[in-house]
Amino acid sequence: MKKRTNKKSLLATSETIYSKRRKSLRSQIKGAVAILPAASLQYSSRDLLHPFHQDSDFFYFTGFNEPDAVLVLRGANTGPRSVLFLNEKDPVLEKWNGERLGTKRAKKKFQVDEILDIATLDAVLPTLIKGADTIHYALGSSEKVDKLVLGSLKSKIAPQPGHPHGLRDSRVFTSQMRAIKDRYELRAIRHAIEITSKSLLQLLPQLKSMSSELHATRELEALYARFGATGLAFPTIIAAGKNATVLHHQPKHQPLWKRELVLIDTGASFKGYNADISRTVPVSGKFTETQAEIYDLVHEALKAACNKAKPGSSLEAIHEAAVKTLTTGLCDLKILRGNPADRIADGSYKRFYMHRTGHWLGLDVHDISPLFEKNGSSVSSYLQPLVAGNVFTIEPGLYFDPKDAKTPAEYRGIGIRLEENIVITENGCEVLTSHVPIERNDIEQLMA
Ligand SMILES: [Mn+2]
Repeated sequence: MKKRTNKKSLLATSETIYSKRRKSLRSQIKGAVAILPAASLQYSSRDLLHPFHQDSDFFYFTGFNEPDAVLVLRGANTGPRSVLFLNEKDPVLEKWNGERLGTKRAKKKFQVDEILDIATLDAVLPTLIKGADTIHYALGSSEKVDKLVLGSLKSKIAPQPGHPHGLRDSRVFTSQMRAIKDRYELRAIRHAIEITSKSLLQLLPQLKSMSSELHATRELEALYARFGATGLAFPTIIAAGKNATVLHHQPKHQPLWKRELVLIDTGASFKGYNADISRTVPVSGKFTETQAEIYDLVHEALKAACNKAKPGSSLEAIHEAAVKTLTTGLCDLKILRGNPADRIADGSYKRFYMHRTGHWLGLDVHDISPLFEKNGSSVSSYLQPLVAGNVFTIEPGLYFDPKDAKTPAEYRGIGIRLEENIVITENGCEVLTSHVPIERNDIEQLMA
């Protein structure tokens, strides 16, 4: 008999983990109340809907993928500790927009104290807030909840005992929690990366037979679906030739010429978690000498940046390492004049490298920047010491404007970006995206 690999159960996230996360947030807010709304359906035009994307904080604490729900967590010792409001069943609406879980089945599924129909929110939420000093809520995340929260904070005469006096952004705590990925999250991220890597390995050798950027894009996205992706991390970027100098180029019906490089920046998503990989490859299978010069420089910057990825370092230190390598290389190639330290100081390298070297990666592809506080003021997450479980991208690049007359002609129109996904470990880091070749020789072999 064939051995069964039970991947499905391996990738399942149990209610226990969501329950643990809720408990952790409850203990951090002490006697206060936290309100986390789900996303709502968004119209793109008239009666057409955008694909639904759940609010990432709400998803992190529930795993629940329906719109319009609200999770309330209470730190108080009396009354319910957790309440989930959700849409009740509605056979007519379900015919149009899909099945709803409904309160009856939700009671079996979720380990929360109370499950209530969202229609009762206006009446019940004020009673859940009562007694809490502070409301943890991201103002602006739901018009309906905004009104209820502001209403409960109003007090005409004086601050009243038993009424909340403060509003604090719930994302202070949630962003800190989400910055350190647990093993369930890492599994989902690894799986999204595995799908993306397998698909890229299949697509790249076929690139020369694709009729356009758009064709290559749809082929890649079809591979994602075939390998079980649940969605796209972000709109795929496939940019041929000088299009690669536009950072967020949208693929066009434009051919991939043989002598051109093609920049691919893409990611599948799996159960809400994302991959984000960039590679730049020659359509012909062979880099020209000039293309190779720039490719090697970006690759060197990537390696220098990766060397800084370890506990105690920071995204800022990683960025600085990339900028230093790129600027030194640009000076060596006489694309920039003078010495690298001066060109870094005056920012002139930004003509060719205008973005940061990476971003946090998780439930959002540009995952929320965790806010940390030090001596009463907040610190940028770029300066925060890295710790095991942090997941982010490292993505240096160089972009030579095709119309910049000050750039030597041979470099104009070249755009190269290389991007890896990294997890910080106890002793250093792991490059999660290492299955997709990146060495120039390996790329040429794959494309041949
Ligand atoms: Mn990225």
